[in-house]
Amino acid sequence: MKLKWSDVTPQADYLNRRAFLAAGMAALATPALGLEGRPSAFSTDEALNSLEDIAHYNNFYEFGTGKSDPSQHAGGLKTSPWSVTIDGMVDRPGSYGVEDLAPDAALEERIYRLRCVEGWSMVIPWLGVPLAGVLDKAGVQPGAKFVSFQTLHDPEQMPGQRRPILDWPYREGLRLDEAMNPLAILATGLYGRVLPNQNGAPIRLVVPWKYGFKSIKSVVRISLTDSQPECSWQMAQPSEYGFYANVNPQVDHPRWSQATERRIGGGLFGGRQDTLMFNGYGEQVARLYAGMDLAKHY
Ligand SMILES: Nc1nc2c(c(=O)[nH]1)N[C@H]1C(S)=C(S)[C@@H](COP(=O)(O)O)O[C@H]1N2
Ligand SMILES: [Mo]
Repeated sequence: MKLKWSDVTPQADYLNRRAFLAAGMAALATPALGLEGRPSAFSTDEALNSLEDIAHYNNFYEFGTGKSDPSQHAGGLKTSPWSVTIDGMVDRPGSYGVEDLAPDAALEERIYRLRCVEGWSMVIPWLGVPLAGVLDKAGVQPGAKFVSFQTLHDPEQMPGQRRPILDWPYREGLRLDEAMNPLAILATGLYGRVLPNQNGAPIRLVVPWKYGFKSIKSVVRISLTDSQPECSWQMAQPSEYGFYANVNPQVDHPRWSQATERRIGGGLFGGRQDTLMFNGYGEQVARLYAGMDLAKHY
């Protein structure tokens, strides 16, 4: 049975209340979006992670490298007003407000697995819009082959950027056909609420068949190009993090196996489970890589 978030609302409400009651949860006091009954595509019958897990076990190096740093330090990020520059090989370059790119009325629910390259995973009920629709709005020109994304660069607000952990701003990229795949979304919410800052508010990419680091947070710029864009993790450690970063249990990280993963909050066997090719989304995306050597193009 495919569960929609709206089908499990009583439990989610409970989790929300519990989250509010717990100490230091002010950052979760995001407004509800009132989206009951929204269609939910590509869903899963796996148990959802709790809002508590999703909003307190994070990677967002702009706010520190510890898993609990983002929930402790991202609360003050000013997420409104926020605009995203769309430029490069598009017919209508410009600065687009988040409310224009992803109006609340257009949000779709997507319950996706998220598999971090470090070997843990979650199931997250996102709210967002297909990236393809956003790119269509800007009018992609025929010569464009790639899409690059940038996170806000503001060391005042993002203290992690005062240290040379990565070559800031955080940058990521996709091939254009990957970006146009219906699974790729720009998310502005989760669990029926506005995105918590630590999860990449106000707008972040979600590409569920790739390792989590491709799903760049707090995006301020989307550029269409004809050459493969620079990506922060690939630049930092090219032998460990490739451009494609498709989830692949057969291609190990040089320092650890990728065959299994630890489901955060998972009880049985400590949450250890097999990692799936393309994170279980092969039906939707395998054809994008037909004929490619996935060990070489990791
Ligand atoms: N700007 C930015 N985006 C980022 C990261 C980051 O450090 N900075 N971490 C990435 C990694 S490694 C993962 S696993 C996911 C985690 O998303 P979540 O905290 O919402 O679960 O965000 C990705 N997007
Ligand atoms: Mo990650």
